[in-house]
Amino acid sequence: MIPKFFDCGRYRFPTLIHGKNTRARPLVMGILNVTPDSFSDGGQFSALDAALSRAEQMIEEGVDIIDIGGESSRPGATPLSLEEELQRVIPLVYALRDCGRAISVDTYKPQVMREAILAGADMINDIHGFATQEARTIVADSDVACCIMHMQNSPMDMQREPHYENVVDEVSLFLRERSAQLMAAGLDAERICIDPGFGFGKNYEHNCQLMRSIAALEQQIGLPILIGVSRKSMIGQLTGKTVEHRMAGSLAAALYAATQGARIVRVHDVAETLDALKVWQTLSDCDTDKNV
Ligand code: 7PJ
Repeated sequence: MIPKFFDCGRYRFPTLIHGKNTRARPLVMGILNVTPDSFSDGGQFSALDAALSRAEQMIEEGVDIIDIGGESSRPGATPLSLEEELQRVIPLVYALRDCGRAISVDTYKPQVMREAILAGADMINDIHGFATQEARTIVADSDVACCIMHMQNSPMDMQREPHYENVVDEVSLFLRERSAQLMAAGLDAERICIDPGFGFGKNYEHNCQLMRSIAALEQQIGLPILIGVSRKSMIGQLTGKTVEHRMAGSLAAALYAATQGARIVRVHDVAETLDALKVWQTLSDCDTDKNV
């Protein structure tokens, strides 16, 4: 059994059943990239402006958590300097802290975590899964939620030749160990979610096996699972589509993850994902009378 609530800074989200016969839909985490290459002229100001208007749009669409990321973690990407990441991310956290939605920061750098928490973040999403004691202490000394993600190797070389004896067992063991370390540092289980890390040192087969094991992973570990497959290469491999044409495939993956018990889906297309989840949730509800 997973905890009944997911405590995310100033927010407390129920993880299980809302009403008597109503299935809880996964929370929708909207991706907000503030990397100059994702915006036209690469300038610091326009990047902030563009990110803010994208955030406003996601809020109107009903996003639950906004995930701010300054560093590209695409396969082969080179790391960003600490200064540059702070400059991109922290002003955005300040600007959005009172927007009424939970603010997550996608970073593995302890210094960025510390500044983001001071600026008002509710959650830290770490693709390195809180690898250092320093990172674990920083989050433990605050009230933020943590997403522990699994990755084999680093973004520079993770897709070279991912190898596992048993991908589900290895990912499960890693997530169990890291969550135990976070709890030993002082976090309650209510503040932790786990993520198999699709595409992070995994080939197509590994990704599919992990997708099919969401329910098993949740049962083994007893923590809510976050799934991030939006527009990723796995969707490209399944559909043959380039990245800008992967929305429909990504929606199908989000719905499949929901049926398997995912509690949070990390997506680019917030409005469309929420529509799809609403239809799925209503139709899979056992008390149909209540849902006309
Ligand atoms: C993920 C992430 C993911 C979590 C990225 C992309 C690459 N954080 N940050 N899970 N992916 N927790 O969005 O394509 O899958 S960056």
